Amino acid sequence: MANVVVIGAQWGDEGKGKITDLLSRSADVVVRYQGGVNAGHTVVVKDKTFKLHLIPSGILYPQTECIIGSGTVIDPQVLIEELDRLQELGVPTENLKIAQTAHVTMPYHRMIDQASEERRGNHKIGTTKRGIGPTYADKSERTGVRILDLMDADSLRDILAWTIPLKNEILERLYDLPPLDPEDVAQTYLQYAERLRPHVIDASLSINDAVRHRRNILFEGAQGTLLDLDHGTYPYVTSSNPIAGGACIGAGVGPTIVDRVIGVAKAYTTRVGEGPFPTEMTEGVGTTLCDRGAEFGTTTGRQRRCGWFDAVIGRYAVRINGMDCLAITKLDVLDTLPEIKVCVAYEIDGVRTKDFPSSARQFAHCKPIYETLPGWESSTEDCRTLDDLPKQALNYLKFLAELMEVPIAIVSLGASRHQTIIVE
Ligand code: 2SA
Ligand code: MG
Repeated sequence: MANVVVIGAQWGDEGKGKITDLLSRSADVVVRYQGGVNAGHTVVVKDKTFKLHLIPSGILYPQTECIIGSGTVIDPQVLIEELDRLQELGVPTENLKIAQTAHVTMPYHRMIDQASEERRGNHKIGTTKRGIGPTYADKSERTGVRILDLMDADSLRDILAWTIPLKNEILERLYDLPPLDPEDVAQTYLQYAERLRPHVIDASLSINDAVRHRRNILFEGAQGTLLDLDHGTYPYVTSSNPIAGGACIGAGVGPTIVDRVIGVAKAYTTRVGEGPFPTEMTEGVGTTLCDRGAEFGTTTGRQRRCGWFDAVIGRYAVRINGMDCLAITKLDVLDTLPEIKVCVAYEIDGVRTKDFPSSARQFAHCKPIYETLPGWESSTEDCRTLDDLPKQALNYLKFLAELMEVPIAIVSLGASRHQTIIVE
């Protein structure tokens, strides 16, 4: 399997959790390289459902080493809850490792995320309110707390002694919120530190060691290409780099070690949070997709917006990620539809284009141009090979692959591990 990056080709929730779970079987090391507890992966194994926010789904394989890399932001409280839950379910967690250089989400990050969303009014982003943006902002501003600071009481107290008074000014003056006491925060976080200490490592060193020993590494992206801070639908994006290039920065490896990039896309499109979404359908088929696809956020429970497959953003994701192949998920959700549309191009100011516009204004005003394909109106849930698929479903997949100019390697037809077609 070599070294593989798995990324979301849309706005997140493409079913990366299931695909990385499948690939984790052949991985020796799984690395999360960006994002924080805004992510939500649902993995179903036998009759147990695992909802993971920070811990890579590879944790379910006892021999796999799981690393939360330097490019992530870690909310220790949530991470500890996740560890507890896995232990309750009998999943060993000693193989979880945490980068000492990852940044830590503090109470004021969550408070500021919530308050600033309210303040933005109709300019709000629709964040998960988990403090992600403010944690990354502090990282850029060089006022952040890193895991290695948590591990050292003096260092933590030293940082909080000057940053918390600064944050208190923001909390009190800007948002009318109660101030925090540096020593209270330090004590709470030092307790978290003791629980996490056995897991903390120099992640880049470990990952590069694994590379040298030719172990198979899976880099697991969270969120998706269109939520990328640099290349997504700014400002309606997350504050990290979910794209394949983010793996190098977030894990601390060079680009020469990546062998393959797999993009994951749903057979239709969803988006959660604010921002333009050309193929969105707020009723009719949109409702069917939401119901049949159980489209609710794993982290926040928010209903996801649904629409037809958009091959313009698909092509863009192929380009931005250097994608080698695609995994198409949730094909079964389309089983009942008599016809299926695919957005093949946009019309922008009267001009037809197949290229994603980098101007947010243009993107907000583009008109999707559709081609309509016949549906298959039969269940695909039990299909295990491409030959098992109804002819219309196979044609639909071929059409997507042609539009995006990338082969389809995996098709998923349900949440369970066995509801999968691996294309030889
Ligand atoms: P944030 O919280 O600062 O990262 O939010 C910024 C934007 O990024 C979107 N975002 C997501 N979109 C899809 N899925 C995500 N994970 C959860 C899930 C989301 C949930 O698996 O369903 O439960 O609501 C995720 N995380 C961030 C977010 O909606 C904003 O548009
Ligand atoms: Mg998700």
